[in-house]
This record gives sequence, C-alpha cells and structure tokens, in this order.
Amino acid sequence: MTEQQPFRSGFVTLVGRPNVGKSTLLNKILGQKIAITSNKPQTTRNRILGIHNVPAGQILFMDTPGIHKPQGKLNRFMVDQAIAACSDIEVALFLVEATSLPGGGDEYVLNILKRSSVPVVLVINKIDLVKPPQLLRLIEAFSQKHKFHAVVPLSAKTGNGVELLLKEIDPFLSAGPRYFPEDMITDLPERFIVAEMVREKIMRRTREEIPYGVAVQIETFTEKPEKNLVVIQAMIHVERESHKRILVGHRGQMIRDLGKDSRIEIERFLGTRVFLELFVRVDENWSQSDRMLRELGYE
Ligand SMILES: Nc1nc2c(ncn2[C@@H]2O[C@H](COP(=O)(O)OP(=O)(O)OP(=O)(O)O)[C@@H](O)[C@H]2O)c(=O)[nH]1
Ligand SMILES: [Mg+2]
Repeated sequence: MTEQQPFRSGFVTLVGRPNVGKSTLLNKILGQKIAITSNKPQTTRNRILGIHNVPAGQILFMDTPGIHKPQGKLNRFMVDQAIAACSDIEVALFLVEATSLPGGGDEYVLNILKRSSVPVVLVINKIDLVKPPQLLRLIEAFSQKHKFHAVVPLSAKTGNGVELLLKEIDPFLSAGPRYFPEDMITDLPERFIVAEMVREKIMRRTREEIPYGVAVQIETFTEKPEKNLVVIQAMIHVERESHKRILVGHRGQMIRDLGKDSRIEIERFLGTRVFLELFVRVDENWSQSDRMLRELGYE
C-alpha cells in the first residue's frame, strides 16, 4: 500500500485597489464565473468565496472589494469587508496592474497588509498590456516597497501565469480539513450571484454616478423542474427618479436589453431556462440608510 498524503487546505485573499482585476483572476482560477467584473472601479461590494479543489487538497480564495478611501456608508462596508479578509489567512495575493507604477492607492493597501503581518505574494496583473522592459521596471519599483514572498506576473484575462501562481500558493497549504464538498464552487447562495449578474449588466451599460447607486434584490426565485425553468423577479433599487428613467430607457428599451443580457448569463450559470422580470424602484439615498443597507445585505 502506498502512504497517503494528508489532505491540505488554506485560505488565500485577493486584495488590491479597485479595478486591478481581482474578480477576473478569481473566475479564471475557478474556471467558472462567480464574481462580477467591469471596467469601472468598485464593482465588487462583498467578500466572494471561491472553492478551488486541487489534487493535494482545497484552496479557499476570497475575492474582496477594491480598497479605497471610503466616502459614505456603502463604501465603508466594502472596505471593511476587504480589510477583514486580510487576517486569519495563509497568504495574501496583493494585486497590482502592470500598466501603472506603484501609487498612493497601492501603498494604502500594502500598509494594511503590513499591519496584518501575513505573507504577501505580489501579483502583477494585465501583463498582456505591457512590454517586458516595462514589467521589469515595475517589479523593481514594487520590490523596494516590501519583502514579498514571491512576485508573479500574469494575465487574468488570458490565463498566462496563473498556473505559476498556484505553484507559489501550494507551500502555504497545510494539513487541514476539506472545508466544503468537492462539487461546491462558492458558499454564496444562487440568489446572490443572480442578483450580482443583473448588477453587472447595469454597471457595464451605465455611466457616471448611476452604477454606484444601484442595488439589486431578488424578490422571487421559483424553480419549475418539470419545465426545466426558473422564474425570477428582481428589483433594481436606484437613488433618483432620473436614474430610473435612464434604466428604463426610451419605450423600455434599456430595461429590455438589461433583462436579455442578464437572462443569458443566468441561464448559463443555473443550467436551466430562465424567465426573468426586472423592476426599478426609487429609494432616495438608500446607500446612506442603515435600514436599507441591512435589507440589501450590505451590513
Ligand atoms: N487587458 C487585461 N484586462 C484585464 C485583466 N484582468 C482584468 N482586466 C480588466 O480589468 C477590469 C477590472 O477587472 P475586475 O476583475 O472587475 O477588477 P477588480 O479588481 O475586481 O475591481 P473591483 O471589484 O472594482 O475592485 C475589467 O475591465 C477586466 O476585464 C488582464 O489580465 N488583462
Ligand atoms: Mg472585483
């Protein structure tokens, strides 16, 4: 009989300033989209757990909201979530962009990591956008800021370098339990991910302050297995009447487009047909109301 290796597991947090590609990287590692992404900063609002099974064991990745100087209660919640995910972990992946030299935003994140005194792997993302000399300059500039356990340049978009990153993480896993069953990819409820998918479509199709004043709540989620169908009604909360007009659009065109984009993605995620109805409601300044924040799951 061959000797059995012990099962190994560990928690790994993805952290960085907004828009550096944390959620894109999580999805790439998992090979499935569970975290929403967009080209606008502050897309992620909650901690998103991704469960990655490897032959040696299980890695629990935590995607976090981009760390920034928060203004307002929603943003405070977001940053608190990210900071809380930086302790009691095996290793932090500090994500930065290959396209910009270290700036104030990166320093701010790095100081938080230094305070929590966890080992840090520097992940330089978006290398598909730069040439090697630029990358070398960046590695040198960041290496002066902290004693990183390792530096891994990669592209979350193409996947180039992701295997190397997993190799760097491996030594941080230690004998431990399988925290979740092998067929689970996240601990988040399907309803949460469905609401996020609707919010992503809104983030991608709207501009200025609108995406930041949107919250999505699933009102009904009815499975009809005999018809291979799920019927979903979702409420989109906005902060102003003018935002509602834009989201509904001329003769309802915008809300129809949002509904179609969302439905296609939700069908792929749930693996069933979906009937999706979207509603828009104005809740003036919901993002400043403790009650509304609690109701929408931001507490
Ligand atoms: N070219 C390129 N773009 C990337 C790469 N990774 C992410 N992006 C893009 O960068 C933008 C931000 O990606 P996200 O994954 O949403 O970034 P994030 O760090 O999760 O952002 P927040 O949730 O706002 O903190 C999106 O437009 C992505 O498509 C990459 O490797 N190469
Ligand atoms: Mg994100």
